[in-house]
Formats: sequence, C-alpha cells, structure tokens
Amino acid sequence: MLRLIRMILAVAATCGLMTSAAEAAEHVVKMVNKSGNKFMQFEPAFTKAAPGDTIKFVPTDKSHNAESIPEMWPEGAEKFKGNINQEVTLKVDREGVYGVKCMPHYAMGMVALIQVGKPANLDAAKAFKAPAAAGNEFRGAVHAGGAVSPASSQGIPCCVACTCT
Ligand SMILES: [Cu+2]
Repeated sequence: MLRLIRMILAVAATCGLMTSAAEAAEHVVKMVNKSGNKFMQFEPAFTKAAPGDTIKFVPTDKSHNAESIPEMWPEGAEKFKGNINQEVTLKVDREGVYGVKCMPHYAMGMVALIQVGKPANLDAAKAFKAPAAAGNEFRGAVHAGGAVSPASSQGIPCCVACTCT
C-alpha cells in the first residue's frame, strides 16, 4: 500500500513538473525596419499564445514601439503602451485576439496580432477597420493556426481577424 502511494506521489510530481514547464511560455516579437519584402514590421506578425503567456516586444531596429489597439482587445484585458525604442512585455491572461500597433508606423501597416486561446472577441476585431495599410495587413497577414488562405496568391497567409477564405 505504501509503495502504491509513493508511486502515485511520484507520478503526480512528474505531472506537476511537466505542467508547469508547458505553461507560461514567452513569445518574442521583434520590431524591425524590414521583414522579407515588407518595411516596418512586427516579426512575426501573428503569434498564437496561451493564457498566462508573455509576449516580449524587442526593438531590434530603432524608432518603433508596441502598444494596444483598443478596438482589437479582449474585454477586461489590461492594455499596454511601450515607449519608442523600449522593450516591453505584455502578459496575456484573457482569451481573445490582441491587436498591437507601432504608433509611428501604424498607417504603414506595422501591426501584430496575438491570439490567446479561443478568439472570443473575434467579431469585434473583424468589425474594426484599421487605417490604411494596417487594415490590409490585418486582412492579409495571418490566419488562425497559420493556415494559408487560397485567396493569398502571393503566399501571404490570411488573418485571424479577416474574412478572406
Ligand atoms: Cu514602427
């Protein structure tokens, strides 16, 4: 009996370790002047994360920042705003899609999208029309799960917040 209890405890301890290792991942998103053939980009433009993870925005190149797009933000989730040239970390506790912009290059399409768990606020995020190139970026950037849309003839994946299929 004692042996069985020891065995259960050992298994429980191992599972506990494995669980804690699997949760709270850190995702790095770089702020760069050029990514592929695009200028002023977050790299990667789309990140899939789990509740409790952190997203670290790294100013690889100068003159960028990372901050919330309030219209594409899960209800109740804390917003953030990094300064220019500043590394900033966002902790994502709530499920949904998080739109992130670089303020100086927002209209040029410097946006990133983070999906945390189920995209609970997807309809609101879709309804929001981001300005100029940022809107195109959200329509043509990335797809939930990274699936490439047939609409993206140039090999550009389709966005989680878009309707192109
Ligand atoms: Cu920028």
